[in-house]
Amino acid sequence: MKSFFLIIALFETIAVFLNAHPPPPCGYDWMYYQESNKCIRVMHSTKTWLDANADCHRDHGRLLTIPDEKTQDFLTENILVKDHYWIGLTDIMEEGAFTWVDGTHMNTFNRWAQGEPNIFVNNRQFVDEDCVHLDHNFNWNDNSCCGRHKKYICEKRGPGCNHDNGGCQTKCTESTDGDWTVSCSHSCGEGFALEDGKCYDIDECTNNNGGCDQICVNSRGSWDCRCNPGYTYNGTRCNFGEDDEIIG
Ligand SMILES: [Ca+2]
Ligand SMILES: [Ca+2]
Ligand SMILES: [Ca+2]
Repeated sequence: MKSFFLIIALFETIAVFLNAHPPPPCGYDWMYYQESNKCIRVMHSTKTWLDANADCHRDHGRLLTIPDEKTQDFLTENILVKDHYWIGLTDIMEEGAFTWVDGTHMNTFNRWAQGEPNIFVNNRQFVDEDCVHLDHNFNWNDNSCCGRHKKYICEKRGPGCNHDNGGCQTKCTESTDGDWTVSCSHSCGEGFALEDGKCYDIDECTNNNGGCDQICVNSRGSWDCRCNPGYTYNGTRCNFGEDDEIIG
């Protein structure tokens, strides 16, 4: 009997621990960059660029895209082991036209290392460099897609509105196209008022008793009309007879 209570106590301890330490939003080994709703994972095995991208696809992801400075800053702050890492940028389709693996073209933001991108010359032979990696300073360098094996960084879609309401104080909406970001509504929906970026329940009962004949009961996002004992609500007012009823 004593051991039975010990086992119960052990399970309770585990439950308390799991409540206090919920799993990370993207699961273990992944970082969450909530700004773009993407999960990011540094992979420490070395592969060619093509094999690395294929490996990210197995996790329903792709090689990392860095569309802006904020994403670049997130990497420099959070990737502790400086190394060469493949990222999802390539001009393999058209020389000089660098494209991210999500199909977008490299925009004005870039972080090329000095003298990059370039064409490497070895013994008067031009060596094609079409795939991009981060260097030890997190700057970008194009290199041989298949001739080099490097570590790499994968990204996949994050939990969106399912984690912390997507960081929204108002209603959170996930985009349905290829974009992974979430958007926060500029209004709060019926029954709520927006104040200082937060949604507050409107207490309808403070205005004309919520239009109720007898009793008004406020609730989150709504309110109820009720009748005193012995009265019945007929849709507009309380009539004497029968029991208390509730409408929403
Ligand atoms: Ca090239
Ligand atoms: Ca280069
Ligand atoms: Ca209300």
